[in-house]
Amino acid sequence: MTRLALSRRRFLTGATLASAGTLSGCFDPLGNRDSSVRGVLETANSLTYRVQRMLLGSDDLAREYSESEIRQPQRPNGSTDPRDGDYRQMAGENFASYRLKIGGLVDAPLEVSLDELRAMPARTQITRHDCVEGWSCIAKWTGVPLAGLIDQVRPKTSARFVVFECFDTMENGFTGPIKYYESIDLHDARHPQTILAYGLNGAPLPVSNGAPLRVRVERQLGYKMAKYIRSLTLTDDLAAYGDGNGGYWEDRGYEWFAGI
Ligand SMILES: Nc1nc2c(c(=O)[nH]1)N[C@H]1C(S)=C(S)[C@@H](COP(=O)(O)O)O[C@H]1N2
Ligand SMILES: [Mo]
Repeated sequence: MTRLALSRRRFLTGATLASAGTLSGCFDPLGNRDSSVRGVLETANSLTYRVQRMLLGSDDLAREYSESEIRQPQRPNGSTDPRDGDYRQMAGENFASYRLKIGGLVDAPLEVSLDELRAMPARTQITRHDCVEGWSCIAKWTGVPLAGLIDQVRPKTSARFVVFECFDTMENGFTGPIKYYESIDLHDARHPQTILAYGLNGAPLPVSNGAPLRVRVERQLGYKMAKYIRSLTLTDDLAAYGDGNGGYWEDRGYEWFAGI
């Protein structure tokens, strides 16, 4: 799909929602509209975000499924075998040297190993993964609720987003190599189904699905669910990352808030 087609879709979405009424004044989770966030969210995208926030409710859960509804393996998509040297070395040692780094606008930055993460209270959920390309998979994910980790690092009041920086490099002919990255707001980061997953269908998360750690953001599309997570950074400004749209695919025209 071309950039033009995506932009047009985004425009149409915004236009449709705008015609549903004067929604913009009712609910504004972005708070101060004069902040740097403005540069990140285009009008239609921001409207979509705010309307979806309103329709979703704050803590509604994504549907969870039963074991018998898992009919196929989670289909690996996007990067499935990162070639990056630092990643390969770590993977060769079964991720023993891996440390998840959490920093940015926090009072207590943290570094944790995979063993330490596995020792924390875990959550397991069977959910459906929807890729923007049009396929879905139901799978069982096990990991650490992100909310607990966020509490642990004690965010400063100015923090609004969590940025996920990944190990894998995307080969992109147009802009050159670039690391995959993603971001969500603190609201989604604290949602009870948002987990940093290290397990898939009862086994350790395979490399093809994002080992050692990938995020599940169950009320949004697949591209939000960063695999191969290197670090989490709390920030008030997405403009500092990539081209400033909040994620690798967002920089290529997809919406930042990808509600299902
Ligand atoms: N680091 C990284 N995360 C990523 C991607 C990627 O290429 N690199 N692809 C995204 C897309 S488009 C989808 S649909 C899912 C695929 O996850 P899966 O391989 O476990 O099915 O990962 C998302 N997260
Ligand atoms: Mo995707």
